Amino acid sequence: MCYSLLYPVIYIPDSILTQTASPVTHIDDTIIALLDDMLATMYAESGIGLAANQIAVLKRLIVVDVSQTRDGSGAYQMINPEIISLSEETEPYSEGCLSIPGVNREVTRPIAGVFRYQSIDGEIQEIEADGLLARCIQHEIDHLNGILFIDHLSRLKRQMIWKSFIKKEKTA
Ligand code: K2U
Ligand code: ZN
Repeated sequence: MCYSLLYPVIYIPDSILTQTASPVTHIDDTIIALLDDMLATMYAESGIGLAANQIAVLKRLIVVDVSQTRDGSGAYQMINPEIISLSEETEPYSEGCLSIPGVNREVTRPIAGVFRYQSIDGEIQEIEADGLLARCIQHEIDHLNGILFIDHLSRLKRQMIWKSFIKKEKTA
């Protein structure tokens, strides 16, 4: 087992977090190693999801693990993930983001969905998910499209949060 690299997680207002990631056209060892590094970084940051934008890589890669094990057995490594369908029914949930530390706000999202992605062996997978798994996958696919959970808040709330991080960056 080769060891994984831990990447620094990018914080707002870094513009890479508002850019759209590019599709992965060829699954090679670099991509596979990157997905392992993303999983290791996610666990190290006590996250349940991580998108490649958050480690400054503009590729359509996400990792998710909402299980209790945290040893990788419950982990998803998704290449070019897509939303196939989402439930009409929605529910609010207090979301956080590893790229927006210290901010938790209620975000309303569909409670379930069907998601399609390519696994590391190149197979097209399609899963139906609900609960925290559906929530997390939607949050991570948003990241690949340059969308942050604060973009689902009111403009006023978003601007207040954005300004606080710009101020922090100035004083840092
Ligand atoms: O993408 C990220 O920044 C990791 C997010 C993923 C996430 C946010 C909200 C709701 C579900 C997933 C989190 O910061 S991971 C931290 C966390 C841990 C347990 C439950 C919710 C969030
Ligand atoms: Zn996030």
